[in-house]
Amino acid sequence: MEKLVVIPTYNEKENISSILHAIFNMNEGFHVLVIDDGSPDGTAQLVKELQSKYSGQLFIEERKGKLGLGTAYIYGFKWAIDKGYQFIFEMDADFSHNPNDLTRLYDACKKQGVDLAVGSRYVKGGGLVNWPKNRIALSKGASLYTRIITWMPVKDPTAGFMCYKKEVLETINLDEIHFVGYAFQIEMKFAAWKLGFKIKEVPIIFQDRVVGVSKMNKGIVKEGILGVLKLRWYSLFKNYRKRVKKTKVVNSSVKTVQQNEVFAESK
Ligand SMILES: Nc1nc2c(ncn2[C@@H]2O[C@H](COP(=O)(O)OP(=O)(O)OP(=O)(O)O)[C@@H](O)[C@H]2O)c(=O)[nH]1
Ligand SMILES: [Mg+2]
Repeated sequence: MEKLVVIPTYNEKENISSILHAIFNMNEGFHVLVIDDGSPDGTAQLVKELQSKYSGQLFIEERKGKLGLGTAYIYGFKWAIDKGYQFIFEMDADFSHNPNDLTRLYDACKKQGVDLAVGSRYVKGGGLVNWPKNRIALSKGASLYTRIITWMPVKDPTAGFMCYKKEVLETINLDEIHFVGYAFQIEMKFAAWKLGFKIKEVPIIFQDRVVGVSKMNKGIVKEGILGVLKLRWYSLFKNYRKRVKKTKVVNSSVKTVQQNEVFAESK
């Protein structure tokens, strides 16, 4: 149980089979968990049809309705921890993230001692292909805004292509992460950073989706703007680190999980 790619899906019937073939054809030992939110277009059915071909490597969890990308990932992270995966990846179904880059994210964590590898559009060597100007402006604006407010040293804070060492997801109290859109992506990096984990941005080229429909909406942007302020507020006045660090109940006394203390330097 080494590498698990979690792919949330909502109406991705045009993409899902091809992205799964692309990942498994790499023959790099990646397993995939699809979290489908009852897609009306039958995405889940397509995944189930491929399960016999990719037996033991392809899994699906179906939820009843569209509950948001953030909650889908939290569900997937808990599933991955439960099954004992060592490296857990976030990836979109729409080919914006090139499956070949999974290996580069993995290498950063496995070989370079990184805890959270972020596929980044905004470091040297990274970039964007075919994204409309308004989306580029929104994404770069969100990145600048997040860095100014939070001081988090990550150039692509809204990135959704990442590899976590399992210790990161075991240390973060996943029940405290409530955002669903860009704010979710920002908070996962923010929490890892605040808890002292080592983050590295790995350059990637991000492509606009060619088929299927975007799930971006105004609510996600609003959540992002307010969410970043909330993170800063909590880290300044509400002991964010303590809030987001998982605690374990041992002999009815509450103890803090210590796994990451080697890296931890409070920020
Ligand atoms: N399970 C689940 N998956 C979702 C939900 N919303 C989006 N997704 C999936 O999350 C991934 C990213 O969503 P996108 O719509 O591509 O969002 P985006 O990349 O910001 O925007 P575009 O690329 O412009 O479409 C895709 O695989 C979606 O199918 C949701 O509510 N639940
Ligand atoms: Mg997309």
